[in-house]
Amino acid sequence: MTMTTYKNILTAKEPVPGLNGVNIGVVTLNRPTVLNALNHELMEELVAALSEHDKDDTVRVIVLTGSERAFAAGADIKEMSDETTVSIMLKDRFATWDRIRAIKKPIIAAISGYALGGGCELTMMCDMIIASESAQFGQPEINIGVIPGAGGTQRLTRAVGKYKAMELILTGRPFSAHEALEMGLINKVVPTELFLDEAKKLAFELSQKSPIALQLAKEAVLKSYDGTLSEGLQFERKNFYMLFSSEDQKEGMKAFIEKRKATFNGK
Ligand code: DAK
Repeated sequence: MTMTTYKNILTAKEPVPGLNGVNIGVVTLNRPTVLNALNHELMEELVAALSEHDKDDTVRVIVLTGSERAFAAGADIKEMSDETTVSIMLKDRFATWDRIRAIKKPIIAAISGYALGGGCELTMMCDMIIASESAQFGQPEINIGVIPGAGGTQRLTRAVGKYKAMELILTGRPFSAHEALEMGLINKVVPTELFLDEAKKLAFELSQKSPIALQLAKEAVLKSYDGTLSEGLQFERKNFYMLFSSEDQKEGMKAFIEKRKATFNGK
């Protein structure tokens, strides 16, 4: 199967050592000048590339990564800063994110550098997380006058519990790979030069298992917390959209673009 080429991501297949004709899929976010900020075009491409690997019978496991400096510094603030509640709801562009949940094969995140906002949420949409010791996680949306909108309030809370999630989401402070490991948010921290190799090693190990058992195991584990996750996500999205009626959202995002500190007035 020939692989499609994309503008904002790289995609490849790598043979699994010792297993003839079996591969892992590797998808790399590649918008380096903006620290892999997740604009709509990139997300569409990401979903297409993940789906392509998902449908490819030679691929058993997918690794999702970015660069050493940044996995992703969040959704593209410049793309969304002028949205209003109505425009953002009508475009419904963020619905692209939901399609990642339909990927059946295990996705291993290999994270280094910034995994902030939507970058942290995309990480949490993956099934296992290997981080470099220089990885920096965080949900800093509060600092630009909004809240996490791609599952952060739900998935982070399920992973680390109410009190830690509350602290991290309400302060927006970044946290290290070691703190993430301690909280049970990620699987392993490795020296920076090894983060991608380590994730691939895990992908090779999983590739030895029955692909159908892998898929059904993934589905069952996700089911264990899906009961009210959908409701939670819907709820979160409405609140996220609602914030685009606030002056604080305009000010927060404008201040970021103008490289100054935001002044919020609660309106
Ligand atoms: N969006 C757009 N551009 C970004 C960006 C972002 N999130 N992050 C960085 N950049 C750009 C910068 O503007 C800069 O561009 P130029 O000025 O060179 O043109 C370039 O990347 C390099 O960034 P810096 O100059 O700022 O680099 P530093 O090393 O000084 O700082 C930083 C790195 C990561 C600490 C800083 O860039 C930063 O604070 N970035 C913003 C982090 C952030 O607030 N992220 C959260 C964004 S809100 C939803 C789905 C997703 C979301 C919401 C809803 N639905 C499904 C409904 C997600 C929302 C978010 O992620």
